[in-house]
Amino acid sequence: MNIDLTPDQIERYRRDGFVVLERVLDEAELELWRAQVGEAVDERVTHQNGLNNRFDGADPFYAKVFTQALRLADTHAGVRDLVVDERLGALAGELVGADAMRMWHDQALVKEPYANQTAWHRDTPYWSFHSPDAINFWVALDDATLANGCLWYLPGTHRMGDYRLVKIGSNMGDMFAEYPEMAAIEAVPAPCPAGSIVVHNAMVVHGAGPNMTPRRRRAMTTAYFPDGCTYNGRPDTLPLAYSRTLREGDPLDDDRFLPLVWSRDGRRGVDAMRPVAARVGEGEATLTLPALEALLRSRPAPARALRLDFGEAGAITWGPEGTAPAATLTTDLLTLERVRDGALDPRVAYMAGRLKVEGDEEAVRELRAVYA
Ligand SMILES: O=C(O)CCC(=O)C(=O)O
Repeated sequence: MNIDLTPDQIERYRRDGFVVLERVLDEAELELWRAQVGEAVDERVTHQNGLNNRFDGADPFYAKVFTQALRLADTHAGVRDLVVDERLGALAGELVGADAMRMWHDQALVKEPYANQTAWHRDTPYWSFHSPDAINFWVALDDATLANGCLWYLPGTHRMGDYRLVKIGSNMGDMFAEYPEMAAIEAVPAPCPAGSIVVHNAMVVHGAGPNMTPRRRRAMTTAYFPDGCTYNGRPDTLPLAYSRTLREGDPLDDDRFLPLVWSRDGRRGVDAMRPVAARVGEGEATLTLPALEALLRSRPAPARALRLDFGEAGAITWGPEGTAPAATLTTDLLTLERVRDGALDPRVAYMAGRLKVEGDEEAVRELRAVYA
């Protein structure tokens, strides 16, 4: 990994709000990133689970902006190891000028052939904290070109405006309705070869062109934020197991969900984030609740809400999108008997007497029909 920053790169990042770091990954590293991310995306997009946009029937335009697969590190150990790499955390800290950086989340963004453009937006307003120093790493897994939808920036806009959310909609110019003063800024493209990292301040206004080629444009992104930020009341993509426990103003410092990736004094918190190992076969498995939640979400959800109760270990609610949480979790750690085909098999847990299912009769019957 070639990540020696020059003073000029740091200065451009701070002035423009973005910088392109070319060919950070060598050929072998690039192949590893492609393989791990590819596998994790395939696992994530099989069902509606709230962590991908393949089933967003209500917003057909957004579904064609890119294939979006979120929080891969929660459930894929290979991806977790890549995105919590201390060297990336140190790079983020150096650019931002912070003493410690946590990971916010990761997401793969694949512009499929002839995908729509990504409209102007900024990232931080979507997220669960306010900070002028959150940073996003966009790792190009393919060459990103003007033709296939490389990133574009409005330089300097990270220092303008506030945390009002302008969503990625179908109109490129929605941002200018909110911020007319940005409309005269000349946009700058950021094409780069595969293996490069385009780094941006998560407040800078950015977008991407459509993919005007019959090939995919794959990117893997990870966002980091300075340690010390507090919850702003917006759950966004935080696992329910965590967001449910938070009140506005609480510190966002739980390593199980937002691992400390780098600190100047050598502290790290990445071991607390323990994704389920993919393809472990039969045997013992220890799962964190977010990993369990993601696994359950990746299975067809029952039509009605069920509460899965693991006794002292805690409980989660599983059901259709928007299901209201039924309980507060008491702990994050579960030890379950078996993992089958790389995924938790709730039937095994049920038979082992560890899983108590609560719901109305019809909902319980439905669960049994799926898993008994
Ligand atoms: O890849 C894209 O099309 C957009 C990426 C983006 O907006 C981001 O990484 O913040």
